[in-house]
Amino acid sequence: MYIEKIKSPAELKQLNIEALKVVADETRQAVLNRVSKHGGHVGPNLGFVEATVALHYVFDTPKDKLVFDVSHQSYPHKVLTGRASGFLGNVDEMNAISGYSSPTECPEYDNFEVGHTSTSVSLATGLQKARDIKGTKENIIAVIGDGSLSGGEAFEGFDEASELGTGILIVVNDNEMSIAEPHGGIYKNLRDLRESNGQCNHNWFKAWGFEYKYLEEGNDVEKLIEVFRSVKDTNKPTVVHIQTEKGHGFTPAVENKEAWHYGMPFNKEDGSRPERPTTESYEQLLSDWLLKEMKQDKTLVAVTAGTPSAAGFTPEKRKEAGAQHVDVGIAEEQAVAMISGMAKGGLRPVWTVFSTFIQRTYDQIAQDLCINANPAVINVTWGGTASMNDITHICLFDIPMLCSIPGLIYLAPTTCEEYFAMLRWAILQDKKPIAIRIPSNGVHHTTETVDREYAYEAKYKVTQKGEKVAIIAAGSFYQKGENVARLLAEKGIKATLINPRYLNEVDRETLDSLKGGHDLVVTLEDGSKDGGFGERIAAYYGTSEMKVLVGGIKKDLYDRFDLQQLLSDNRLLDEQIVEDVIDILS
Ligand SMILES: Cc1ncc(C[n+]2csc(CCOP(=O)(O)OP(=O)(O)O)c2C)c(N)n1
Repeated sequence: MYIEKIKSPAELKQLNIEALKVVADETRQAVLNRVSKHGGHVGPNLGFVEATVALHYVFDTPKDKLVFDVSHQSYPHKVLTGRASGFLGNVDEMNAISGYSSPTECPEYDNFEVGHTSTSVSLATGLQKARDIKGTKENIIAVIGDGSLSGGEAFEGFDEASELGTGILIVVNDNEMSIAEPHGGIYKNLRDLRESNGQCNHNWFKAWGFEYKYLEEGNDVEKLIEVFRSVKDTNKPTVVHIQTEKGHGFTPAVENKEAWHYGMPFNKEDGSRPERPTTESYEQLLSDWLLKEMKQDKTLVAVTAGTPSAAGFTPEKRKEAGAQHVDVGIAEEQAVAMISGMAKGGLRPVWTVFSTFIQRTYDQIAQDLCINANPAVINVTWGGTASMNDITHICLFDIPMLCSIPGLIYLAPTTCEEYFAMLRWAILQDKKPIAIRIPSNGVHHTTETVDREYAYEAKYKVTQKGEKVAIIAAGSFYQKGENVARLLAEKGIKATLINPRYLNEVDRETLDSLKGGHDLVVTLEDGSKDGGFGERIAAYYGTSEMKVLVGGIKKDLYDRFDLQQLLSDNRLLDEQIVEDVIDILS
């Protein structure tokens, strides 16, 4: 095997074309070995094997700088830059290698930690400027997928690269797919370019001032080497547009590209996955609910931004929703501004977004939506600790972010029934933008009646009256609050338990009422506690006698954390909270 011996890409340069093809095959098998045992991005990596071999053969990394977009296609690069053990080795060796580009893991060959889309060209323009000012001569190469071109930052990066006017190579990896089908006007031009072998007159990249080359055979090592050689050391902004096949070399991934974008372990002989018990999911419940409601209300529109699965919108459900589903592409900023406009225009838009990806929309939420007070609804999903855990995909910051924006109500339901009641109310009201944090600790049901109407001012719900200690347990951590209350009861302390429902502001009346009969308030939130929900309550009690124990996750750069360890380090295991309460009370 070549790849077991290759310690650096420079060694590729000793090989002839036939040997390079073997390297590509071995790399593909190594990627398959990892994703089938460990899970991870399947299609994006399988389609980019040949391009990676060719890039490393032609260019001279680490002197030349390679910048990946999302970096979910960087597995072949890892195999060829001394990390093959993460693909061929045991589980521990696989765990040691992240699924994204990571300078912490490999400072020599990985230039940036990347996980959100559409950033590679912008990051590369920074390296380009640094090179130009220092007067050095290295190639700067940005890789970007066709799907990621729809993000605004990608446009800004292209704009800057053209303005700089010096050498930069942008490899557009066009596999005709985002996670799902891509959306946006640019895809018409990409299609025309593909169909005309790069020759059509209206060429988006050329119009922007780029030199342009097209390669239809983007999975052919030899042809890729030829085209990359022809642009090596260019002193102009240059695009090489390659057509690749997502999932190349693994039939199940080629046949169902959306399902094989990312996945859990599988049998690589036939692509089958171990049967998993079918449990209820908010994705399925939400999409079913929206589809049913849409039939009664033609103004209801479900919006997604490149991740239709966030709302459970499978290809079949997208088809069923028709014009009442809009996917704006990987363009979260566009989604926010557009739902504001839709609400203004008399529609009832509901945008569903993963917690980590809402981060790039602070200004659109503050300006386009909230200052305008348009009654659009945002569903934030997977917010919390039991969610994605790569450093670039942490879902802990939506509460501090959204709760710092004036004019936005951020609700935290604790059960399925409460969630849909809040969602219905948010959709039907016409005064304010409302965000709702879908619980991320599984689907819990309640037999208690839930409120149908919600006030615009925070109104907490006291669910159990007790004394000495009050637990205010928000959203996904409400069940943790129940557990802590039960454990305290076993120790003879009957705690007050509160479902705050509102994350964005304190309910002064309820907080004041606790001053009689309680010495301690415990707040629990499933997210970063710095700037979060509990700190606001602690600040409210500031000058009073009330003690406040704020329970949440300390702000930090977490990477691939273990959930139990994270909770334990932050003293958020049920027993630890009980211990701390007893300690403070005694
Ligand atoms: C800001 C942001 N939104 C959404 C995502 C989720 N996401 C990861 S990869 C991807 C599709 C990227 O498509 P493309 O660039 O064409 O690469 P491909 O997977 O097809 O190789 C999306 C939507 C993300 N990583 N970042």
